Amino acid sequence: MTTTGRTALAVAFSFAMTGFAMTGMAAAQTAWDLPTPYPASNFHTKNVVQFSQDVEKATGGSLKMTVHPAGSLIKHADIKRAVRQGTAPIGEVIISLATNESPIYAVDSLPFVATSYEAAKKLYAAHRPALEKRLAEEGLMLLFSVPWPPQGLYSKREIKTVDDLKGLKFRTYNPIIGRIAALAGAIPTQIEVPDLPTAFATGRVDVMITSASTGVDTKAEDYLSHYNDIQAWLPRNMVFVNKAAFDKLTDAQKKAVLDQSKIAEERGWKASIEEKTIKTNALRAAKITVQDPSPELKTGLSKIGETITSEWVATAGADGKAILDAYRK
Ligand code: PCA
Repeated sequence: MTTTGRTALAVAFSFAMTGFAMTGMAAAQTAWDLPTPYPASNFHTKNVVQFSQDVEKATGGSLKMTVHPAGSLIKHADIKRAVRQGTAPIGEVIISLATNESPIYAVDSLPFVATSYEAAKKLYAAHRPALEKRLAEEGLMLLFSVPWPPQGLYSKREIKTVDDLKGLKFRTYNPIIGRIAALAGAIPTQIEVPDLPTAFATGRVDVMITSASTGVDTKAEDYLSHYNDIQAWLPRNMVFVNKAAFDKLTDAQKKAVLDQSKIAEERGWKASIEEKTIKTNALRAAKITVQDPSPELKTGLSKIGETITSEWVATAGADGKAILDAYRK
């Protein structure tokens, strides 16, 4: 090697070292925006924030996520597409919002199929493989999934039978609830949580099915008086990632994301169980009448649930039936 050659090599080496040092400080840091649909105060959002902080810590600050709550960065209806397209590498949605894309996304929201945490856990175990498969077809990967507390019926007066729902404007957050409303002779309107207070205040809706959590988050006592604890289903959110973005992470970063996802899922289920009692009591404290459904209401809603479940089985085919069979085993 000539002297010039050696010098050139030394220069190249020193460049490489500078590059390396810079990467170590800044360039190796991956920053992910994480859009979510629900308010910052909600237990799901808090869990996701904790997840992001834990991942940051576990990766020595090399993977940093910024959680954007309440649809502030991307609206709920657009989050899944944004993650698919990579506009946002990671996000959170309620799974059943995507029911029209595939019946696989509706499993956890079938009325009166799984109405307790224990049942919801079993249903999740039966659902997860098909859910992951479907997400993979879209270039997506499931990280973790946490249920909302059981879904109850909110109204402005006592609802004693399904007939009492006739003609009312029924707020929905997925197509399955739209079907419940239609079967009850009510008028479905899709509205996201951040828009609920205005929708009720301006008379765009009269009734809704949601959790005690969302009732408290949206100050239901300002526009509603009754909460019927029908425990219809426990819908799940999912935190999911663009697979190509995940694949770009280092092995250590991948491991941190997967480990913390597992922890976040366990923490989320626990928080949801606690949330159910805390927020139902908070509704009572806010002077909302919390009641159990009358036998007539129960029977009427169960019939609607059976219709919807058989309709679902018809569209979901063998894959759908296999999930319910595995769940009921
Ligand atoms: N709250 C969310 C989804 C389910 C729930 O309990 C909502 O009302 O949109």
